[in-house]
Amino acid sequence: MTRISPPRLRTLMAAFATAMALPLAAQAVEFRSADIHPEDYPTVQAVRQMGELLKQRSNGKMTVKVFAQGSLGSEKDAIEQTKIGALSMVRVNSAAMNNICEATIVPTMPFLFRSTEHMRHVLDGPVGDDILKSCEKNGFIGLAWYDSGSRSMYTTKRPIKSLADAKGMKIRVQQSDLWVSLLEAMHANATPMPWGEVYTALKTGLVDGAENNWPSYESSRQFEVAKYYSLTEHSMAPEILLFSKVAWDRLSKDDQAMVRQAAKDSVPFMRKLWDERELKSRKMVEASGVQIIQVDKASFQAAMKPVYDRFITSAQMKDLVKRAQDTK
Ligand code: BDP
Repeated sequence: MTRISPPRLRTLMAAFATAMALPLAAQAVEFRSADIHPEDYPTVQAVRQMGELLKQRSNGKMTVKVFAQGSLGSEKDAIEQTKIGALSMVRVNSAAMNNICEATIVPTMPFLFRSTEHMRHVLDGPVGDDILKSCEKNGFIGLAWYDSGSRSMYTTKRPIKSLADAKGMKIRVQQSDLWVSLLEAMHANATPMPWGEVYTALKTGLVDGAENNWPSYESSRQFEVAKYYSLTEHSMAPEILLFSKVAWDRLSKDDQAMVRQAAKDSVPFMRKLWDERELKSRKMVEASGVQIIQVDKASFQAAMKPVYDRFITSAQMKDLVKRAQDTK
């Protein structure tokens, strides 16, 4: 039997390892992405669309698998899994990132955006990009912003017709200090909880109300148990699509660029679905007998000063808010 010298053996083993690793690197990779919304919701559809683009452009090397309807847990859970790389991607509301990546507070701020156009201009421009980039130090690659319309308050027992009506009501909010403060500024009793628990909380009277946009109010069926929808339109907190930094660092530069581009290219598709869904959801809940209440928005806006005083304090946050406000 031929004896192989140890150095030669090492060389052979290294060559073997390289040969094994090569096909692995060229192998298809599937990015798992989480969303709490159901299959037909615009955010879920948009991430699917992004996956299609990526698959085509990478000749099947990169694909995306979306786990919808909160099947991988709440937004908080999914964010934690993305942070450690157990999930590659996650689509959440900007509010869910507020306590993790501070700059995401800016687009979540009450009455920051003047209209849908204004919100889109800010998020498509340098302010939106700077906020996305700022989350990298926290372990997330910000890929894109998606629309989420305006959020308004809805209640079970009595309508909110003016700011005074909100006083003392127990209102469910997203798990973010900013949201707690926002509802406290209305003198309401803020109750943070994951989205998946809100329907039951409303139904059992654990909370008196919640707040959200038309599509979420409709798709969650919460309109069946909270029939007063007051048009406060107090925040346009957008949706954010994030990639795990851990998973990102394993990709080549070219693949990273392809992922980024596919995410950006899914935005117009999402907005089209969003605009359609907003109208459809509003019509549907109106037809079901929901009472829509007009409110004096200016009085709600005026009550938000303490929220700005508390959260927009550093030079960086002030600069982002100012640049957002100055955007046409
Ligand atoms: C919806 C967002 C979703 C949030 C939910 C909430 O799309 O990401 O989880 O609001 O209020 O509008 O928790």
